[in-house]
Amino acid sequence: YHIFNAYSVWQNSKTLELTTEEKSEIDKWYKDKFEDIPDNQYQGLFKDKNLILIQVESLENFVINEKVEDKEITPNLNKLLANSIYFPNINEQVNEGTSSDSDLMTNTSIYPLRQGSTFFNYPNNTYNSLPLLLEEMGYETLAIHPDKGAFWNWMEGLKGVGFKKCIDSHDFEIDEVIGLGLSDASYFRQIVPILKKQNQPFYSFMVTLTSHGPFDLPKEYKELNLSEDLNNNVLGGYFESVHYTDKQIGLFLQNLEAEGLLNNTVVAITGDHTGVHKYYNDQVQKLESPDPKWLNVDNHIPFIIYDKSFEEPQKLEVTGGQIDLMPTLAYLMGINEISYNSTVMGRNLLKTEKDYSILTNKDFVGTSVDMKEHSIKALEISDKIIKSNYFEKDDNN
Ligand code: GP9
Ligand code: MN
Repeated sequence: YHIFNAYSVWQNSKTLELTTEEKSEIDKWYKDKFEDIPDNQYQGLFKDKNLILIQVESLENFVINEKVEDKEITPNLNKLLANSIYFPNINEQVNEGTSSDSDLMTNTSIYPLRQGSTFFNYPNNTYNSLPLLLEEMGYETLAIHPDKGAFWNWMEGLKGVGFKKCIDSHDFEIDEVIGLGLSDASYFRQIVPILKKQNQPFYSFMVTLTSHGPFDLPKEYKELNLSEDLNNNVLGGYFESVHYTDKQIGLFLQNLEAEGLLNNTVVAITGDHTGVHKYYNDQVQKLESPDPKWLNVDNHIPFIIYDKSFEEPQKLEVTGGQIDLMPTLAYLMGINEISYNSTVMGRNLLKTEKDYSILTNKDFVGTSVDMKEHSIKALEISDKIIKSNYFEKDDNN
């Protein structure tokens, strides 16, 4: 795929010149999205705090608060919910760039290209991104991946998105490998001193790896004692992998606490895309005695925003997508809405009367059917934004 992509990059990545009509079309699209709603208690709720955003590989929402053989699959994430704002109805919206599309969308609120990987084709684009907006407020910004920066060209892509610093596998001691690379256990352990060295306030975006398919965790790390039916099915492997990563997140938070970092740090957790249902659904459906919930393909990843001192846990059922994460976080972090209202393609899920999301295959989900046409149009608009490097020119925004 990467070789094919290299060819299409060479062919495609010329900057598109937009016509006057196309520019006003984009303008109109943003105007039609705008909702004039008064501010609420969430505005600036986490202002001046550090932000760590953990993008967990293949984390689906259905494992949250779910048990298998009477054991919680994600006990640590479940515990966090007591001090979190939790969105269970966030739809995956990645396209051909899978993980890297999530890196892009989560930090810029722009949909990825309809064809090819955005980071390979347009790594040097300018975006009005979460790291840049936070940097303007004095934040130090850092993106961390456990894999090589050339993978999906994410290193160049995330620099383009606006992270001041990006670190990859070269900055880690590869002392334990599981599946595709450095184990989450080692990765999280090594990140703590890196974060300690950051000037505060900081925003660190970090991506995990171990829960990547084929969900084949070494035996010694399997803790769930699954039935034979599950153990022989990829879903069992998925539960074990997610349980393992959940455990590492728990330890990571303990370490942050021990370093005194948790008092002034918000930890947001999400998935980069769905996992076992995205790539192995045919096998999941073959389970002999499944819990019916496990067969449901809902396309949902969790979005959890945890702050130790937040004591009014919220579970907000609004339908949204990955495109909405950035404006939602920006609102909580107290970034002035005027500085991003006309660039983000998603909505602030804490200040919206709409309930919808558009999937990558153009399926519309949610109850705000009045937004159907507008949200389908978004995919075409974002292609124009990316291909023209729309936010580079001052006269456009
Ligand atoms: C790359 C890793 C895998 O960072 O998360 O990417 P994927 O194969 O899921 O696109
Ligand atoms: Mn991925």
